[in-house]
Amino acid sequence: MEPILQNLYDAIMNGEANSTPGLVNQALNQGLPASQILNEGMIAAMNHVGMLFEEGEFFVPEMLIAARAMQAGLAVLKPHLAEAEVKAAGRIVAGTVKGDLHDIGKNLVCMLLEGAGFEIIDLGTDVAPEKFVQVVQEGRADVVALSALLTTTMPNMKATIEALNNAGVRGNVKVMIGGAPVTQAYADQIGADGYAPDASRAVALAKSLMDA
Ligand code: B1M
Repeated sequence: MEPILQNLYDAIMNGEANSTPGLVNQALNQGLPASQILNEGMIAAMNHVGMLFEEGEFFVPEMLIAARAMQAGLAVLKPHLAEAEVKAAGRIVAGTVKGDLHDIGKNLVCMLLEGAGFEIIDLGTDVAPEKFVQVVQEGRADVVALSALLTTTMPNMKATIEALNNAGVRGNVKVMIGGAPVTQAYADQIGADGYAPDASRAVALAKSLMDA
C-alpha cells in the first residue's frame, strides 16, 4: 500500500479526526485517485474496525471515534468524488431505516448520487417509514433509497415498502436498498426494485431505475 494510504488507514483506525482530513489532502496532492483513497485508505480501515469489534478487541466508543475520523476525511474527499454531471438525473429520497444509526455508507451513496446529477433529499438516520411516505406523497421523489447496516433493522426496509403500499403511493416510486447485511435475495423477498452492494453500483442502479 502507498505509505500515505497506510497513514490514513492508521489514522482512521486510531480515530484521529484531527489528522485525517490533512492526510486525505496529502493523498490527493500526491495525485492518488479519490476512489483509491476511499477504498484502500478509508473503507478498508472501517472494515478492520468492524473485524476488531467482532473479535471483542474494539468496543462501541472505538467504533464511534473511528467513524468520526472517517466522516472528517469524507468531508474533504466529497468534492473529488462528486464530480457533477448534467443536473437533474432524478430525485431521490434517502435515509437509514428506523432504529439504525449507521450513516457513513448512506452518506457515501448520497455523495456519489449527487455527483451523478441526482437531486437528494437526505432524511438522515433512524428514519421512520412514515417520513419516507410523506416525501413520496408530496411528489418530491422518483426513487426511495434505503440503507440498513444491522440485521435487526433490515425488517424496517420491508416495513417502509409496506407503508408506501398502504398509503397507495408504492407505484409512484422505485425503491432501492443496500447496506452490508442486505442482499439481492432480500431485495427480491421484500419487493424492492433493486439492490446495490456499494456506492458506485448504487449510482448505476439509480440510473437504470430512472430509465425503467
Ligand atoms: Co456498528 N455495527 N453498531 N456502529 N458498525 C456494524 C454494522 C457491525 C457489522 C460490526 C460487527 O459486528 N462486525 C455490527 C452489525 C452486526 C449485524 O447486525 N449483523 C454493528 C453493531 C452490532 C452495532 C451496535 C448494535 C453495537 C452496540 O451498540 N452493541 C450499534 C447499533 C447502533 C444503531 O444503529 N442503533 C452500532 C453502533 C455503531 C456506531 C454508532 C459506533 C458506528 C456508526 C457511526 C456512523 O455511521 N455514523 C458503527 C460503525 C462505524 C460500524 C462499522 C465498524 C463500520 C460501518 C461503516 O461505516 N462502514 C460496522 C462494521 C462494518 O461494516 N465492517 C458496524 C463503512 C461504510 C462505507 O460501509 O456502511 O457498509 P457500509 O456502506 C457501503 C455498502 O454497504 C453500500 O455502499 C456503501 C459504500 O460502498 N451501501 C449501500 C450502504 N447503504 C446503501 C444503500 C444503497 C446501496 C448501497 O442503496 C440505497
